[in-house]
Amino acid sequence: MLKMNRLTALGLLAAAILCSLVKPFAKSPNILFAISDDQSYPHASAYGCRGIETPGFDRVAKEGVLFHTAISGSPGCSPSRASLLTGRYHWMIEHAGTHASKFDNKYATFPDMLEKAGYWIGYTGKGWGPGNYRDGGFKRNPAGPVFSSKKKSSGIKGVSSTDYAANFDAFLEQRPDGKPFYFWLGGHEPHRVFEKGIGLKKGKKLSDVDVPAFLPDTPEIRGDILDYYVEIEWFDSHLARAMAKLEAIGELENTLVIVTSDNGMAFPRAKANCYEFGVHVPLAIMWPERVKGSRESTDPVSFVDLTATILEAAGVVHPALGKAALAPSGQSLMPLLASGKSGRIELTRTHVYSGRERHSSHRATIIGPTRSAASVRINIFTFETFGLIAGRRVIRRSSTHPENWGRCTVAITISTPARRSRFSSRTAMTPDTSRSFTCRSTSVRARSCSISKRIPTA
Ligand SMILES: [Ca+2]
Repeated sequence: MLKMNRLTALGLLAAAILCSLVKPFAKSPNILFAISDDQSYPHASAYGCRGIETPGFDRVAKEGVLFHTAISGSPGCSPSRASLLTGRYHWMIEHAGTHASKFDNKYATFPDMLEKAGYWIGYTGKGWGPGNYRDGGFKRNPAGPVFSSKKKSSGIKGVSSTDYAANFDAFLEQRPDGKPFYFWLGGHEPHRVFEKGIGLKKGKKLSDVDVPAFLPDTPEIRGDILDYYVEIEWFDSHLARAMAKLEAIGELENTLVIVTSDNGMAFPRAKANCYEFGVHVPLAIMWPERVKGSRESTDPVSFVDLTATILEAAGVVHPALGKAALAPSGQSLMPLLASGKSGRIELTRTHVYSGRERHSSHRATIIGPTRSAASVRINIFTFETFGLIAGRRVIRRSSTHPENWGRCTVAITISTPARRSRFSSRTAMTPDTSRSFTCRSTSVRARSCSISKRIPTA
């Protein structure tokens, strides 16, 4: 009996040691990915922005890490979301790197990878889009199976009737026992249209608005920004409800919560432009079980890094890892998140890339394909626009849609890097023939060059 007890004790001790060794990965985390539509940094109250209250985002920031230099994949919806879903830069995913195009399913998406790894997956609201994913071989939205049947009226013109939080509840109710989940909570807000005057109607004050320097500081612009704030708050209210639900069912501790936006605010010189307000987005990440909270990071991070983070947290290896043609581009943020540190945490993160192929609303006004890429250099946070690569002349343009243009002769040119303040939106689209260029290095210019080689479309 004594011998049995000793053996039992030894067995229990061995099991305890084993459990302590595997504990970090013993249970796959849930993943709640909340993404608004067209929200610029720093428009959340956690950033000290006046005139807006975002308790949902602020909670994630407080219980996790608040990022100050998160750069979206692109300043437009579909390319940015496709970059995120594939973990590849938008210029590496063909059609999906353009706005309102198609999405080829040869590029693996992280929701599909999670599903194959045993996750219960779904999305609500806006997933990947706008665009046609069926022509690329997808049978469903690349963000996952849709859960959007629950509706709720906001009473605000321009705000979606999809009750994102209620759909999250429905998704959880249908989850098979024991499965970890991934859910994409995709708000349609604060995408325009805004209800004009709703900000003032809700009691907000024009005097609370910090008007970006590139916009006229007038009462009308201030009012427009307040209306935009109201839509951000609507999205945030769903995030707060989703968090409360997770807490109530005891799942919050082991859930990786990521909150961001696909691109910047829908204002001139912001959304659809490779300037700061087009690609600099809010980001907060929490995972109570693994990540120490009350921290801030100024490290530059990009959407492709978020994909890598999700996969590492879930213990999923990208199927194309190590295969140059389809491999993911990002670097996981897990070491940064697990470090417990604040400020500049990973000094090797010195810059990030973003860029734009075309955006639908700009097609009629440009003379040829345009490209740009952005680099963020931290410490002094300068934001530089590179690239400015464009066709010297479009030989034949049968419509305003680039995919319908005839093959064009593209002269690869690149500008001297310059501060954004030296460019207006229009001049940024004009080729600057400062020097010709060859693709030999791995610098941002080379990346731009490789994009431009792909520009001519039949
Ligand atoms: Ca968007």
